[in-house]
Amino acid sequence: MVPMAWAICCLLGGLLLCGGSPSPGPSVPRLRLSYRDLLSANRSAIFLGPRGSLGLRAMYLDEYRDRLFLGGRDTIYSLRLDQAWPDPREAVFQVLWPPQPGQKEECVQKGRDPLMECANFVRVLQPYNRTHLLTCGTGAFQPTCALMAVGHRGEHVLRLEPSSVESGRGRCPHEPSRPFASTFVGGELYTGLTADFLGREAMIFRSGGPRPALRSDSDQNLLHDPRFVMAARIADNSDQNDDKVYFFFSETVPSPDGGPGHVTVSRVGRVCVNDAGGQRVLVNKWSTFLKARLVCSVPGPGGAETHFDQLEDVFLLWPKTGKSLEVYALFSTVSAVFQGFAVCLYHMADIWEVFRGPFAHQDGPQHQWGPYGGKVPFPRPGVCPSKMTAQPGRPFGSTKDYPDEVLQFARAHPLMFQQVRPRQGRPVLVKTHLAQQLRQIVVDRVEAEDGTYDVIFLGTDSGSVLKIMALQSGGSAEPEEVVLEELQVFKVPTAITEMEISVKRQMLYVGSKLGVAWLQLHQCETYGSACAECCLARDPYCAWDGTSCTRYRPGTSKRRFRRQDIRHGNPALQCLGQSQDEEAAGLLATTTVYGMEHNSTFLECLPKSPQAAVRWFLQRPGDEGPDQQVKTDERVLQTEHGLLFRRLSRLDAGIYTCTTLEHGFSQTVVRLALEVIAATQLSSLCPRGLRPEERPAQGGLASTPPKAWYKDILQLIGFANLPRVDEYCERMWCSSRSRGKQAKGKSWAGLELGKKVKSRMQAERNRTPREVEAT
Ligand SMILES: *[C@@H]1O[C@H](CO)[C@@H](O)[C@H](O)[C@H]1NC(C)=O
Ligand SMILES: *[C@@H]1O[C@H](CO)[C@@H](O)[C@H](O)[C@H]1NC(C)=O
Ligand SMILES: CC(=O)N[C@H]1CO[C@H](CO)[C@@H](O)[C@@H]1O
Repeated sequence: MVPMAWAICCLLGGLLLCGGSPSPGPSVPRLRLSYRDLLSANRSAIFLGPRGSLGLRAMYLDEYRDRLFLGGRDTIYSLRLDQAWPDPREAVFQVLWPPQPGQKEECVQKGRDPLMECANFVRVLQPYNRTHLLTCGTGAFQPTCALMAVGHRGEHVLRLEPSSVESGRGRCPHEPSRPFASTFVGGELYTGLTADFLGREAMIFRSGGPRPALRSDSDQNLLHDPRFVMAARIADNSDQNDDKVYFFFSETVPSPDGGPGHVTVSRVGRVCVNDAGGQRVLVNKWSTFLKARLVCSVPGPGGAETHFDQLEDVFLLWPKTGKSLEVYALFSTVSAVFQGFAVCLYHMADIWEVFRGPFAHQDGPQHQWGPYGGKVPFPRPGVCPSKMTAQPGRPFGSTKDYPDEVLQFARAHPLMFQQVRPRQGRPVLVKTHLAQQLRQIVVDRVEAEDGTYDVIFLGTDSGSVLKIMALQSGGSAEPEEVVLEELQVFKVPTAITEMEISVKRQMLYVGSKLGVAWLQLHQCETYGSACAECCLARDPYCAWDGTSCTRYRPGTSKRRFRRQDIRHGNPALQCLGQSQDEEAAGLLATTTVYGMEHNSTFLECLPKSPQAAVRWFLQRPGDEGPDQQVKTDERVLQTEHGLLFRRLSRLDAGIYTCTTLEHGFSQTVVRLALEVIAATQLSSLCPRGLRPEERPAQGGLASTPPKAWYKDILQLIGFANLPRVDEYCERMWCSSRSRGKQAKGKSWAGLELGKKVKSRMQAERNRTPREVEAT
């Protein structure tokens, strides 16, 4: 570690104060990596397209073809997953797909924004068959669909089939940004959207196959201003006839207790894949649609609950065989006063349970909702025609066979009475007082040495990704939040709108309107080169293998050498006898630094993690007993990057130790012996011509201080430090020069510095003394 005491001399004029010592909270990430950090470490790469912005609206990760398909503005892109991205010639295919001639003009005439709305924003990219994708775009407010040839696996094809272009009404919204969800099942596209030009006609729509299109019954107002988030086919059991498509969305509904006003609630809704509508009632309308409320709230004292009602995103965690599907959902608050986010976890089995329960019933618009207590007709509304409904003598092979009574009931009772509650009855994660908003969620279930952990990746509206764990300790206690990393993926703040994970490639694909990035899920060496650092990181992807922090792979042979402790992050236990740590702890060399009496001096200490609490200790010459913690005041300040003496006193001399305390583990980062050169000593040693205030303004002639100057100082402090003294003198000399330049500025004025100082110190450190002279 290079002591910074002298470098800082050069910065005096611009140096400002950071304020008190850092006090890390639980939401501080262990590691914070900038856009530059990520690029330079090959942790991520970005594709922004030839124009610097894709206008991205859809993303489809195709692991079968090893491709990432992107739907942008008037363009579809295909990126190869197995090649470096920044090379546009090799890796990118693109197909232009602008609106049909005349559509753009028509769109502008209707009063839409020519730039932001009157283009073809591609919003649907779904696998159609083994050689084609189904793709739909807004078509300048005239939704259009087409098939896109992408070839068999291994072929590199991207071609729009001109003969397949057709209207996309009901399959794609008119607007580029309105919430929308779609999924392609058995040759048909299921969409949740508003299907008209004005964006008022909300529906769930199915089309594209040989069957007649099916839509929501608009008479009954089954959907209230919905914001669709996601759609997916989920098999409820082994009977394929019972498969359903589930929709996750928020609605703004009339106040449920019959009072005035509206409230936002989140929903899970579903329809049967084999729904064919009714014969006399609900013709070409859904006959199996049901919905239930998804609750995500924090229980408070006296039954008061804090609700997170606006659904932002959903991630389905598909099980290894035999287990129930798990649903991770990200919510935000609707309140104007309190902004917060929560992640709730639901088991599919709990959702099924609610759909098997009582229907919600209301005697009239002004009445309270209650459970329907009367007789429910057979087949039970919402049940798919399947083994369940096919009883002897009553062959309900299609919803068209369902009695009118059943369809009437379904139409009048689309809502379940019970609500879907999260696992543990509370969120796994709550984030308030965040600088950013959370938009996207992806979860990876990771096997570690001491158990299985869900690593949650959250995409923010400022272009960053948070990597977080919520550790469930036994009992009903709140989960412990461990923020592993904060990764600034995009250079400029931009909301993350798409996020896909490839567990096979250990990659996250992150999209914003600007472009798309890949991001490695982990890069263990970033945590440091010591066992303790690896252990403190508590990253389930990483373990100490005896020599470095590397990717943890469960079940490999060198098991007993691996050190990992996700639950407790206790390096004292894990890293006992690991050589590098002994070095870090005890055998750390002491570096001598020099400061000038009455001048300012800076002792640098940069802990690896912002989570660590930094403390400075001092042992004065001749002191016995334990080191004393350094007392800070307006003369001695503890900043984010070290200890700053604004005016050094002779009594400040001594050995300074900077330690970090993290998770009960204390580590010494630097040990510096500060020697104070008395003002009188220096003035007698320094030749008159070289005193800063008397030096010529241009300073050219004095660029090499006379040797005699050194010799006396060397005698003063011993020969061992020759190179350092050399440097000190150069720096000191330079410092007075730059100080001269900066004297006009306000020196100690502003108090908001932090990063500015750090980067200047970094720059300063990288310059050689020669360069310093040259300036
Ligand atoms: C980053 O990746 C590129 C291409 O994959 C490779 O050429 C380069 O050496 C890598 N750089 C580092 C620092 O690993
Ligand atoms: C996929 O569908 C297209 C359009 O109908 C058709 O031309 C193509 O042959 C199909 N591919 C396969 C593998 O069936
Ligand atoms: C800012 C400051 O106090 N500078 C002092 C540094 O030390 C020299 C030599 O003692 C003084 O002349 C400066 O005033």
